[in-house]
Amino acid sequence: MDDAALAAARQRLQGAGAVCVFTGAGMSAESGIPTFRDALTGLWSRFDPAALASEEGFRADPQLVWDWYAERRAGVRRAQPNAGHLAIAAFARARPGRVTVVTQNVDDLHQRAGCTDAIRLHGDILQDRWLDACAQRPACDPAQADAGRPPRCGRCGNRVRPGVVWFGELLPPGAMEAAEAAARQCELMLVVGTSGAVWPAAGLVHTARRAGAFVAIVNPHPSEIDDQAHAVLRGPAARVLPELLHHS
Ligand code: BJW
Repeated sequence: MDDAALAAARQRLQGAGAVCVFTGAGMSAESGIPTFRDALTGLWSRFDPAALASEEGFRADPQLVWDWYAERRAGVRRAQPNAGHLAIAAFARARPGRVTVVTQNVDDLHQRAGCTDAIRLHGDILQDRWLDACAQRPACDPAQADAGRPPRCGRCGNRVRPGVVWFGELLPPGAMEAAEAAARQCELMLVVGTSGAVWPAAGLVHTARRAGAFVAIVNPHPSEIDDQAHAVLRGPAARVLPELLHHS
């Protein structure tokens, strides 16, 4: 890792008021949850995103998609927060009201590490929701759906789907607005483990930079947003974040 970049990021963190931590799949890689776009280990090196992470794909083969998510859910439940998640949570605890965590991750590792109010841009893989809007009043509860792969509503046949954001879908109401406010208002944005390939999430880094924030990136490999960074810390999150945050 570049010592000058580490020193610069530490110094900025020490003086920063509001900090926004923006994370992607690399944040959870060392907890054993695969990323999407890493060349050898990413999910998209083995699976077709159009078939598995889109509404069209789910409607075409609901059982295939449900089973794929069931395996991934089991992996998330087995995983534990790593030293990077814990370092962010300790850093935020020491600065009440000054640190906003915005994540693209659908796992719950930030929450389990203690960042219970992390903003989740791409949903929650452990949640169920209906595929189609429920027309019943009161609305049926997906947790009560009949067994099946995927489970179905006993009243109308509606199918349950995972509570994630697929390609072409809108982000959860309010999430992007809250994340944009944090990006606009922060003095420092710490970007961890994202390729910066997916929008509108990647736009947050540009927003923070344009608004005058110091941008520091933690990633062992180049990303599409490196040109936005004042400091790039080349290394894995679980190693770099404790080094960076425990001394800031
Ligand atoms: C480490 C590490 C370690 C490794 N430590 N680092 C503007 C321009 C172009 C396209 C679009 C645009 N606006 C919208 C789009 C379309 C689309 C999009 O962005 N497409 C691009 C891919 C081209 N966006 C959307 O569809 C979004 N919706 C939307 O825009 O709605 C409005 C709209 C609707 C209709 C019409 C038009 C507009 C929704 C995006 C939803 C993304 N969903 C997914 C799947 C979630 C469900 C699931 O888990 O199955 O979210 S895709 C996947 O990518 C997942 C992630 O959250 C997201 C981002 O990936 P991330 O986190 O960056 O991971 P990777 O794998 O890409 O990168 C990992 C990084 O970690 C790497 O850099 C490694 O080096 C690093 N790393 N180990 C630290 N140990």
